[in-house]
Amino acid sequence: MTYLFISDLHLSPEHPRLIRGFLDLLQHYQHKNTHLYILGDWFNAWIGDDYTAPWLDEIVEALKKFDAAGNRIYFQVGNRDFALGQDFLEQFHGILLPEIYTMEIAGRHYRLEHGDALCTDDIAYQRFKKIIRNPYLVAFLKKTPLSFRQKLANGFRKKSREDKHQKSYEIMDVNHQAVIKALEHMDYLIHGHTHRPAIHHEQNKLRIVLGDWREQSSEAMILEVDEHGQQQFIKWQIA
Ligand code: LP5
Ligand code: MN
Repeated sequence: MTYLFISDLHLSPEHPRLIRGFLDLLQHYQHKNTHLYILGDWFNAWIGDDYTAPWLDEIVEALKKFDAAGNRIYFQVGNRDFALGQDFLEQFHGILLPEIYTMEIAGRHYRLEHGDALCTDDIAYQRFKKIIRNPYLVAFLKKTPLSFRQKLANGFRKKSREDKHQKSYEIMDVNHQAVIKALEHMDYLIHGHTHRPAIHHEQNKLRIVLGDWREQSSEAMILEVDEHGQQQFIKWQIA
């Protein structure tokens, strides 16, 4: 049995190489009785489960195969794909996990989350998040035409890129207090979002930050844990 943790793939039709990298990953782990945990920002901008496209069909087909081979797929939302829900996941028996999820492997306690909630110093983002995640607003937006949602997502992405240039490195990192709190009663915290892959020792615990997948890089950091709790922080090669 293999527990596999990945995040921040940012899949989109603009980057077929990343899609290929993900399909390769599914193939590689297909016969390892894998429990795949995707910790958010799987997609670059998810505008709703009613969105369909050939590039996405290919991914869904591969996920169906992965599922049929006896593996499992778990998903937590990220800040770019918070609108992804059980309807999409249902196609391959995927499971939507809560934004904070705790689990046990070999008697050790793991906490999984995307990581954006730990960035409490990024006030502008946290304010934006509060608005955009309002369930009434999300329900309303889901009823608007896909073309409108696409424009909105493009606008948010553009504004986000611009704003990030104005923010310091520290502001966009996790807040130490938030990390300490998240690690309470836990042995391990696994998250992504910051695009700063690393293993941090916090007191006698570990914070494992998964890497992002990007066009300019040929590898992404992912975490493999076996049923005995043996961890391997792996450079996944994106061909
Ligand atoms: O994602 P990343 O790494 O670039 O930056 C994040 C934070 N940004 C975001 C925004 C997302 O990138 C875009 C979300 C697209 C989702 C699609 C929604 C579709 C709607 C349909 C639903 C049914 O999360 C960024 C953080 C950074 O992480 C580091 O933590 O700093 O935060 C921001 O950039 C937020 C800004 O500071 C404030 C944004 C105000 C937006 C105002 C909108 C104006 C534009 C409207 C155009 C139509
Ligand atoms: Mn993110």
